[in-house]
Amino acid sequence: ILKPHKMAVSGKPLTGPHLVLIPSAGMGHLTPFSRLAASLSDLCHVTMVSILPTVSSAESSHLSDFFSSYPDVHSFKFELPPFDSSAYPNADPFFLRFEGINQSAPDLMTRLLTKSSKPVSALIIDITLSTSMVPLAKSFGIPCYILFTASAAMLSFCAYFPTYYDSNSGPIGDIQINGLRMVPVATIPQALHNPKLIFTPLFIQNGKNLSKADGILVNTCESLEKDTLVALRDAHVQPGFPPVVAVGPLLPVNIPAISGASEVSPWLDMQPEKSVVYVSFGSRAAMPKEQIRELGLGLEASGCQFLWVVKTTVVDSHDNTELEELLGEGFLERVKDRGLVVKGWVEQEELLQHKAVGSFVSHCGWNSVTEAALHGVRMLAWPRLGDQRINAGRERFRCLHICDASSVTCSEPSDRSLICGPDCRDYRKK
Ligand code: UDP
Ligand code: G50
Repeated sequence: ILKPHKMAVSGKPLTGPHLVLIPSAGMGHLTPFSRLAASLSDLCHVTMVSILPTVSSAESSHLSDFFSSYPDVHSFKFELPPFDSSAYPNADPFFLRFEGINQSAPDLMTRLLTKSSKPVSALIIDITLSTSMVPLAKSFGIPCYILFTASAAMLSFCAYFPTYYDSNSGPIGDIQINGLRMVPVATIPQALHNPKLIFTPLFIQNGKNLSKADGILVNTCESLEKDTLVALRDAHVQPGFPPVVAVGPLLPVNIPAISGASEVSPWLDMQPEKSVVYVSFGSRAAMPKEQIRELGLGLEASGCQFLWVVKTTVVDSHDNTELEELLGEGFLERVKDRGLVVKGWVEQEELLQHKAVGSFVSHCGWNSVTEAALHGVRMLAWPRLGDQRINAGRERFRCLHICDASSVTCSEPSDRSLICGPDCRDYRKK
């Protein structure tokens, strides 16, 4: 769809296709969409939809900074009607939002088609919206592409899981994906073990609709996941699978408004080259308080320089505990010469490029993995939930794997899992 077209004197496209990008909730979904929108805007007319109000404050700040820094990306705001979540007590707010957007998709689509500044040539949607958006786009005759924001390994799992689920009546076990290696049960996203969760039926239908999309863009590259990409393209995983294009790692956007405004950069500037262990578990992986204290004691005992980003809640604006109370009395004082602990947002892209950062203890959200790979930072993987275990254990990736204390069996081959929790059957062997 990206044919050469007429350019204005400014070098910006005047004619050509109009692509509409529809991201989903959460920074892990929004970030790669902004990156793709920014790079496509040099080639054609691009609109990015903002679904409001956002779940987290991080998304809201990102959207306003992004649109003011990239005026060539057109903003299309969609106010989501309130979603009645009373049938799903304690559900993850991001899962509720995925469902809410899918339910309002017909309304969003009608508005896009009637109110857009230019006729829509094609949609690029998030995987979490494929249940509703893929059939809707088909019914209007609009090509629909999916930007898959996790790894190709996770894409192969999403594509194969519905086939497994429909033919399996018992509890979920190890899954042998056609044409690829086995996915051990401990690696499978925990949510999928419970069919009553709002996320599970959505995940299955999203997986089925992958095959009906016109194409799939994945934020990965051949050197990271060649075998998986080949298996997907050769339709080994799922017959009749659409074209799969590796577009990653998507490059960071340049937003001056948010650059370098915190205490982190000055602190890093004072540390020796490659001395700092950066510890972060992404934008929504909350950690229980006991585990935060244990991790703190571990970092203290390690003797390393460290920069640690602490998160206690799934949604950032709910987090109002003081660091001192969280980490235990005296902790910050004891580590002050070599550790910086922060709560809240850090500019991860910037600090992964800093010469003082030597390694990254990460939850393996796929954006974090691709950002670390882009800047050549070694990772110690501590996958915690969702797709993170699948991301951490994929091909061509030698990583240390910390077996989460809540996991009953180790999901990694023994040459990789060097650190196991006491609940793991491999614990005594290490
Ligand atoms: N991120 C950041 N600062 C933070 C937390 C996260 O810049 O304090 C960015 C990170 O660089 C990545 C995204 O937010 O681009 C998080 O996506 P990822 O897939 O790594 O994990 P998720 O938050 O979805 O679990
Ligand atoms: C959370 C979770 C399980 C899980 C995921 C979570 C993801 C995210 C990407 O974020 O995998 C995703 C892929 C396919 C899909 C929806 C979301 O249909 O507890 O798998």
